[in-house]
Amino acid sequence: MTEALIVIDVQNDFCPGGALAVPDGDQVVAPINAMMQQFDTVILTQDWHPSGHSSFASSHPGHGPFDTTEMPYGQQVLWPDHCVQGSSGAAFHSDLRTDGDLIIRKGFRPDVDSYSAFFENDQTTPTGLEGYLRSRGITDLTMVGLATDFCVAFSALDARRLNFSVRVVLDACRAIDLDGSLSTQMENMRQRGVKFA
Ligand code: VGL
Ligand code: ZN
Repeated sequence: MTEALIVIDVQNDFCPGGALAVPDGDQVVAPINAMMQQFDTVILTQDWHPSGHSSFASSHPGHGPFDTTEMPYGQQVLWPDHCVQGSSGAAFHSDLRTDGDLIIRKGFRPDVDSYSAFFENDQTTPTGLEGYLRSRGITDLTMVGLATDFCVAFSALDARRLNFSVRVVLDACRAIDLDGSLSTQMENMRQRGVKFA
């Protein structure tokens, strides 16, 4: 099979009650569990930050959550502390099926954030996912999870840049929508040939 399902960041901190709750984030769990049965290859990603991570507003005196700051690699939104390695917030939602083939962690380098499943936010440091997919002969990706306008969109755009075929299933995604980020990223994805279902 040349297809894979990529399940992005369905973790407690992105669900209601979590540190960086995405509205209705938990509602992706049931459709994703159902979709998993239709794919031979399922890959999950896990946002996995050390405490004091540079994407946390708490690491930048004078800044609050959802401010933007300039990092050596470009603009970065500052987030509430979230998905700290080993915390319950970093764990997958307890109802999510996690019997996939690969779990890829990202965002573990202290000085650079990583929205995409393929590259960190410097756009050059790879996670290794591309090599994994290519060595398995996978060419077609279906993406679901959280959040549509950040980790899902960055993953989809990088995958297109790497020439994978990409479909995003919007019913199984939810967005943060910060200052119009959802419509901006939907348009970016559309322009670069991401398909929607
Ligand atoms: C995400 C913000 C910070 C995401 C992760 O999964 O979309 N967003 N870290
Ligand atoms: Zn994060």
